[in-house]
Amino acid sequence: MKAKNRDQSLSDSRELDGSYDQLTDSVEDDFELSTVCHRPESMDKLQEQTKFTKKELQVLYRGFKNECPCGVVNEENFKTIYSQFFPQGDSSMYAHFLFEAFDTNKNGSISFEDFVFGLSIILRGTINDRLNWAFNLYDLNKDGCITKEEMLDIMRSIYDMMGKYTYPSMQDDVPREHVESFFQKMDRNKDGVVTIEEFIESCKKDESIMQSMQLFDNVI
Ligand SMILES: [Ca+2]
Ligand SMILES: [Ca+2]
Ligand SMILES: [Ca+2]
Repeated sequence: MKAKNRDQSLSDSRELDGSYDQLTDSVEDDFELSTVCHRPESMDKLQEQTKFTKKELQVLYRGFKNECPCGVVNEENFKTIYSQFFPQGDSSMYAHFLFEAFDTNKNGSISFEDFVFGLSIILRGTINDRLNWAFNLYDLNKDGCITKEEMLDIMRSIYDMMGKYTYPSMQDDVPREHVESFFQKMDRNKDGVVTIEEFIESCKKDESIMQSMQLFDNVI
C-alpha cells in the first residue's frame, strides 16, 4: 500500500506536467475510484458554515449520497446527473460551467461541502452573495471580468440546454443579440468588459433580475 501511494503521488506530478500516457491514466482512474470515498465534515460544522439547519443538511446529504455513493462527483457524473433535468437538450456545456463554479477548491470534484456551500449561497445568500456567485459563474476564466466571448459561450450553452424543440427556429444571432443587450445594460463605462461592480450595480437596478432572484427564496 505504501508503495502504491508513492506511485500515486509520483504519477500525479507527472500528470500535472502533461507527460502522462493514456493507459496509465485509466489504471490510475480505477485506483482513484476505489479510494477517494469522501466523508463530509461534521454536520455541526457545516451548519455553522452554511445557512441550512441540521435537518436540511441531512436531507441534502441523503440526496447527495444517493446520486453519488462515493461522496464526491466528478465532472462526468455531474453532467450525467444534470442532463436528467434537461432531456430535450444538450446540457453538457452549461453543466461544465456550473461544475467549475461549484468546485471552489478546484480539485476536479464536487464534495458534499462544495455542494452545500454553493447551494447555501444560491438559495439563502444575501443579494450580494448571490450576485457574486452568478458573476463567478459567468466569468469563465475567473480573471475578474466578463467579456462578450464569455457571455456568448454561456448564452449558447443555455440555448443548447433548452434544446431545439423549445426554440424551433433558433439561429446563431439570437444568443448574440442577448449578449449585446446584456452588455448594453451592464457595461456602464463601455470598455467592453463587465466588472463585478458594474454587474452588481446593474443587477440591483434591474427589476426583473431582482424579482427572479427572490423566486429562489421559495425553493426550499
Ligand atoms: Ca472540490
Ligand atoms: Ca473573464
Ligand atoms: Ca466595463
